[in-house]
Amino acid sequence: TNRPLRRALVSVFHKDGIEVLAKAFIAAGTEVVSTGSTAMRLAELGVHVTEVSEVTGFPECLDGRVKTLDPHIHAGILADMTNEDHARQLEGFGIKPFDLVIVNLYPFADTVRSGASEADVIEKIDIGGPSMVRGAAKNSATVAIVTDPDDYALVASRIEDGTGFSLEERRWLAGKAFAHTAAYDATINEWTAAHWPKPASIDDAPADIDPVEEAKLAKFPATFTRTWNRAHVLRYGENPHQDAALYVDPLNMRGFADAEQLGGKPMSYNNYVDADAAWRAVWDFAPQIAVAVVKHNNPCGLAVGATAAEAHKKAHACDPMSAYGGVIATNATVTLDMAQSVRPIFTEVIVAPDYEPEALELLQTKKKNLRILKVAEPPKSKRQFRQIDGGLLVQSTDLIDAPGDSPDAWKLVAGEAADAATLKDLEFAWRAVRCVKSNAILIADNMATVGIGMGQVNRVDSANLAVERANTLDDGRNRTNGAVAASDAFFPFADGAQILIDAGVKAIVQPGGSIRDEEVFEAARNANVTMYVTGTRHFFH
Ligand code: 93A
Repeated sequence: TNRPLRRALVSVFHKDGIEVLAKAFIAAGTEVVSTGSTAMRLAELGVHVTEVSEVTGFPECLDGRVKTLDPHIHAGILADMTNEDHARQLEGFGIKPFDLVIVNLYPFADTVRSGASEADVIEKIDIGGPSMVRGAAKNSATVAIVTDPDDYALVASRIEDGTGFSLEERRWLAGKAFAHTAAYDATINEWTAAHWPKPASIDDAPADIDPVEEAKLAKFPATFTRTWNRAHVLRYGENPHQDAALYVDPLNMRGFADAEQLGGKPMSYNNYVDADAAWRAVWDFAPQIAVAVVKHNNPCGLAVGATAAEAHKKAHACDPMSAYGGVIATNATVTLDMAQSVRPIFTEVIVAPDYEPEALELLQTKKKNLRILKVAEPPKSKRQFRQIDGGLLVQSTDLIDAPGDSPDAWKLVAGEAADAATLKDLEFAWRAVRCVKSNAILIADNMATVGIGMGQVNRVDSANLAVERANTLDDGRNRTNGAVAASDAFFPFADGAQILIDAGVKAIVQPGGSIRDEEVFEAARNANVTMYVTGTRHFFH
């Protein structure tokens, strides 16, 4: 089934690596047909090339939009030479078949990322390239299609030794080619979905879908076509016996997944999970300077400070025991002061938008194992995915931007209105509890967490945990007295709130909405504790 590669069509945007092909073409005397600048490059390398326009008898036109879209090219790609009738037809038209097609497409995603104008982005939607790729992949019976520059060396050797590819090999190449064009179109669709929404003038909603539901559905594509580019394989997954890899969003390459690593060991799967959680947490407080210390996807300390160093000290003080082996994130430049504050603490990862040169040097030289990440842009993922068996759940990202997230919208349901400082602490606690796994109860004081109760299956246990964590420091301080508390969802009974009240908190913020709200409010009133309801909930599972 091997078919020698005697006639090749080459049209590549990225010319990198084609030297090895040129060498093989020359050595084997391959007949090469090629488009404009690819032909020029190959000719420079000494290959005898025929221009596509010579084959088609038609010039490249419309600024290159029509180069290869011609039957003289496409019949040569699509003729199944194992089919006598195809072979006869081709001969009748005076068209020669291709054995090999090598294409790489216009860089659509790179163009989007570069911030190019809409017109430039549209111009980088390759039409002729995918047509050739799909045609050659369909016709794997007789044509070998190459889209991956990593395969150039392989192709070159098969040209030079005259063996070509077997049917099995051509089919494997065809599969790679279809994956390539599918991902390419999916990326274009991702861009159009974001930039060209359905206009109001089009009403194609089925009669049984109400307009509110329709508006929600419009946010998610009916067919899920997201593509992700594999960045690198990780050493292992959550555990050493699990395989894992990192994929990046081709349209959002300056995000966390694309972090620049300035020091330390390679990032692990769990490092990525924890550092991403910490990174997202600190940006909930911007433009204030915030630091988060995260372990196992949960914060063990979060604080806002006048400086990064102060915020770190406050965040670390929340739970120094748990901070051991944690991940630290900040939304501010890491200063030398902060680096010195981090230095004595065993830390897996630090992530920040930037580092003062002296801070970076200190971390790089004194903490050799610390993974130091610099991320260009704040989190901007608008959608979150979770795989379930046989399916994928998609939701818009939970941001701190609901009306109920602003204290202006809170309703006072017990005690006296909080003074300005207490209200600031309550708002801090409300933002902080967003990034704690449910059921979440968070106690805060002076813009820092002092006790976090996370991930329990009832709210009473979370409240107990938060209080216990707050009050188990070596120095025996009672940190709940006079502090404030936040609950990520309503208290179904008064018992959870009562634990916080008994521990001495002076104010509580919670969503409200339980059928026993009045009992909960009453417990706060009886103790003269201030309670606000937000009307917004921030579950995090
Ligand atoms: O604008 S196109 O969609 N129209 C075409 O007919 C066509 N044929 C090849 N783009 C087309 N190509 C693309 O041009 C290839 O996919 C490749 O990326 C690029 C190579 O052009 P050149 O050799 O001039 O650099």
